[in-house]
Amino acid sequence: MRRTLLLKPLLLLCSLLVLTACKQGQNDIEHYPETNLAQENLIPKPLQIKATHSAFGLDQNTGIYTATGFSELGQYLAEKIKWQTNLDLSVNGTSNSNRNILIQKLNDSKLPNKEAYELNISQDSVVISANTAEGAFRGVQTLRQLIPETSNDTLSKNKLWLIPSGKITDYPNFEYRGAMLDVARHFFSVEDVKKYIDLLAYYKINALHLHLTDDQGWRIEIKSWPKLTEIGGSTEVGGGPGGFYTQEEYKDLVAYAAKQHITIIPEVDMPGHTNAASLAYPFLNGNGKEVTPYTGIEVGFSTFDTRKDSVYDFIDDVVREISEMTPGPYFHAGGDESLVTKKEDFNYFISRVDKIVKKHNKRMIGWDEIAHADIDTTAIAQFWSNKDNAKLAVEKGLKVILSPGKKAYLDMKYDSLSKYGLHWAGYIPVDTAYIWTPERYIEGVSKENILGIEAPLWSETITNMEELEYLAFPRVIGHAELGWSTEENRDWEDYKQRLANQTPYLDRMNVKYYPSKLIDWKKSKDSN
Ligand code: TNX
Repeated sequence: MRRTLLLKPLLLLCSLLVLTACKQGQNDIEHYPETNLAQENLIPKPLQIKATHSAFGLDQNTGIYTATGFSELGQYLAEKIKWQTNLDLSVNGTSNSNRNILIQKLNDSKLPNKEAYELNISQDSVVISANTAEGAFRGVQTLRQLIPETSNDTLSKNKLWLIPSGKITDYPNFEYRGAMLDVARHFFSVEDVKKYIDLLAYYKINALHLHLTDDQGWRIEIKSWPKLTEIGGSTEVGGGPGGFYTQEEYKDLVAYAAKQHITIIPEVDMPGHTNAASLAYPFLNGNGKEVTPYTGIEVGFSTFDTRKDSVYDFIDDVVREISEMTPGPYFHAGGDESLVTKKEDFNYFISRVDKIVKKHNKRMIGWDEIAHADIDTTAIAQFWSNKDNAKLAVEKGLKVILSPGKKAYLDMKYDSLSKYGLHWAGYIPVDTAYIWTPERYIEGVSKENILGIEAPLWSETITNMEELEYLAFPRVIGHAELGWSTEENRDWEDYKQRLANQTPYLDRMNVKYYPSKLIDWKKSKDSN
């Protein structure tokens, strides 16, 4: 096993423990119950787990200590522990305990990537070690998942939450682990998106792709083109009021996600799926028809005029304004289902947009159709339905994100009885969503070609958070594991047990998940 604890942090830890031990004398708990860290209900499954069969007793006196630069993360952990256990733990204070939590910073070149972390749990301490705040954040999620729902009230005079002891060494299988939310077909508020972000972060998802524009609505304020939201923001599927994010709200969302190490990927879908934009500014329209508001769910009837320079000036403004507010490296330019754009016009358009995106210092992501255009190899193709497009992208040296409609689409119904969802790609019960191998899903597309996977949630049939949760949960949890855990560590029978035990968390978060009969859901305290 890799040795990543360097001498300096080790000394820091030792002095901390000696200090606290002096205060309180020996650990006051004599007999810990036997535990097995390797049997815990962790999702995603960590890379390596070594159980030592004892426990760490978290109680009201436990202190949280962090390396310089990690104190915000320490506060975050304290808030989450408070939420889960009602304990008020001090952060970088003077703890009154000989059992403490330490989040330490390593500078270890042997850690394979920036999300890697180690978690060492003993009777005296819980130590999260990482090179980066991002790695430490992922480790904090693992720790959160190990804190039991109920306390032990017999081993000590204080209530104790017993965390199984041992060592976890962990890092992700794929760099990109995404979810997508369509806020264009139906609008979702900042508060809704924040809740989704909280849930995704718990399962180590690190990218949230926002589908911000479509035929039915334009959802992001662009200061240089105000009618996009004044007119384009006022419609949605079914004739509801629509809505949009002001630039301040969008920045707030980006910052909220960044705190949980989630990158926001903004999508402006073009040249098709652009009815709302063309309704606001009819010069953009290239389908030769009069533009009227659209609130249905058909696709493929709209297109920008790809041969007008003014259209590219417009796109330049949009990409610039959004890129300026988006710290992440990607800009998603759509490119799907441009059914009324001539092939050569489509390819010409995508290649010009790729250059605009690059000029604003972003890498372009596009749906798999973009593989046909002449684009830079820094662009990324997002596979959704056409395997040949994905293969073509790889042949051209592009990386791909896998979002197979038949597996990863969260908007597909579970079965014929599902209350919401579509089924053009088939029904996707919870096992079907989990049982596939991204590394071998498309012949000719192997691990090194795959940036990661993403689970899109299109919103034609959902209008509020409860409906969103019905489609996303539990399937998105399985996708989180497919993105993080290695192929050897993924197993449906094992996963379904761990999933069944997510109920305490999901109930506490008030998530209205779909109670699939395939899962033997554990009854949690909070459920009724
Ligand atoms: C296809 S997937 C679309 C979307 C729809 C979705 C519904 C993709 C790139 N385009 O426009 O919302 O199906 O499942």
